Amino acid sequence: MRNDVGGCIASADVDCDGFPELLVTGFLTSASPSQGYQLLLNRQGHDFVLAPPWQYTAPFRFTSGTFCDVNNDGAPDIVLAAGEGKHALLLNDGKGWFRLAPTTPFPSPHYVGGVSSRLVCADLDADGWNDLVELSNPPSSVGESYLSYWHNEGNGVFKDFSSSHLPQIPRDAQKLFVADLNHDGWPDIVAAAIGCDGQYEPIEQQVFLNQGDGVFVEDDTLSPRETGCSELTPFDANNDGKVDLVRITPFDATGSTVLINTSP
Ligand SMILES: [Ca+2]
Ligand SMILES: [Ca+2]
Ligand SMILES: [Ca+2]
Ligand SMILES: [Ca+2]
Repeated sequence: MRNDVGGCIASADVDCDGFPELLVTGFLTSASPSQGYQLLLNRQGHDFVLAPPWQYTAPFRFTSGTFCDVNNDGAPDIVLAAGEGKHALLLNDGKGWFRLAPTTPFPSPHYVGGVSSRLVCADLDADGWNDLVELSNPPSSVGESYLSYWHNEGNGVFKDFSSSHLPQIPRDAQKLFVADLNHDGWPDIVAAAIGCDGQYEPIEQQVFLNQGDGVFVEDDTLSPRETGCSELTPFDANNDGKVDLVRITPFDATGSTVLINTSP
């Protein structure tokens, strides 16, 4: 299958048939004929087909997105972010058909005209409603990235908790994931760089531990702060139920490194 976008993949079973669909977003070029996101329908485990545009159409071209059941009806919705700081919500009718929400339930973006690099959906405060974390960069792509924490107020409308619940320690990051790093039952946030900067200087990662109730503090004790010239991805390497990290370092003799989670 031809793919016109790439960079991020999210999965969710949008039509409740037991087989997960895929949402692919990111790295859109001006030559890309698509709108920057593609919904790939799972045909009962046999193969994937591109969903027809009218099944999930939104008004802009988008650079990042994720599945997220924002209204708690059990059907994964789609949240999309455009390169100009615009956001859109596509509501799932429960059968995998999406319609554009008439109003955008999200706060104003931190960077007006900025670029959304990553969107992650997770219930950060365990209130039963999915929240959103977004990593965005300024319009010029030069400058510090910003982490937004949008709290679902319990009605599918989101409020900006960034300044009160998530410390902003500006660094240059493009990658974001949410995982329970210290195995305390609360999802934590990791922001990191992808690849190298221009001088091949070591690039730092940021770990924000959830203190409970969705309040975060930065922590640098769980894993080495310097990730090198690398890509960082979470997975459970030794199958002990705790999230480890793999560090892929393509231009370095150390190659790939697995950082085992040794938290109690
Ligand atoms: Ca499905
Ligand atoms: Ca929903
Ligand atoms: Ca929540
Ligand atoms: Ca945790």
